[in-house]
Amino acid sequence: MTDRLRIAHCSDIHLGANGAGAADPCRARFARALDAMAADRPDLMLLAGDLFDTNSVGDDTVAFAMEALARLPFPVAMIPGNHDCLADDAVFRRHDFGRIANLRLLADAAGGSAVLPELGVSVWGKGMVEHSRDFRPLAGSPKRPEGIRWHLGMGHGLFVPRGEASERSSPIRMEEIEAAGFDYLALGHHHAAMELVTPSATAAYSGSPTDDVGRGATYAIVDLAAGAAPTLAIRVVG
Ligand SMILES: [Mn+2]
Repeated sequence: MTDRLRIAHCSDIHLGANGAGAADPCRARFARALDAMAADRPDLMLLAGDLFDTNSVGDDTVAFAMEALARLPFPVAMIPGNHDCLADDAVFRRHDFGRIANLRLLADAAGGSAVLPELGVSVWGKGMVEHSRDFRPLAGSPKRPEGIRWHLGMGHGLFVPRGEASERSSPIRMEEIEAAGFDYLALGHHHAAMELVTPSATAAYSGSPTDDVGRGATYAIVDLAAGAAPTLAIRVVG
């Protein structure tokens, strides 16, 4: 079953942004988004950073997130963002997300890949340690690994259009997106959805499903198929 692949992509959930416990509206909105994504029956989900609003979120918020992700009937690959980056007190250092059977956290500062052989998938991503001008989310991304059908990537940072200069933190340049050669690149950081499709790249910011900026609370569904152009849809959570 590797001639087609359906990806659900979301980012920027920011759990804990609006208080703790069940009163945090991000919890209910994330749960609704996960239900909507599951109804689309993806083969896997990519979560492109900022699951948490801060590294100081409480244990109950972490437990909520872990349980919500562990319950999904498909694999999940995830990177940290700038709000939950790999600082010394990082939420991803304090809690062992590796014990969630269907989750792969890509937290290596030099970049690393999760291989899902049953899907023919490799997903590459990098663990942000510090949101700075020196952090380049796509630098060092690998060529398509041997024997891999679907070469996927993730990045968390600021989009820089073709030909523009930027002094901002964690820049992701259009030229880098096109050079990386991913079948799909799942991006996070901008809370408004943004498709970045050219003859040589299919990438997107999914937008945040817990924020109403732009087109509203959104996620992305991507369909890849052998011999066909990828299709990318931004879905609004009702
Ligand atoms: Mn961010």
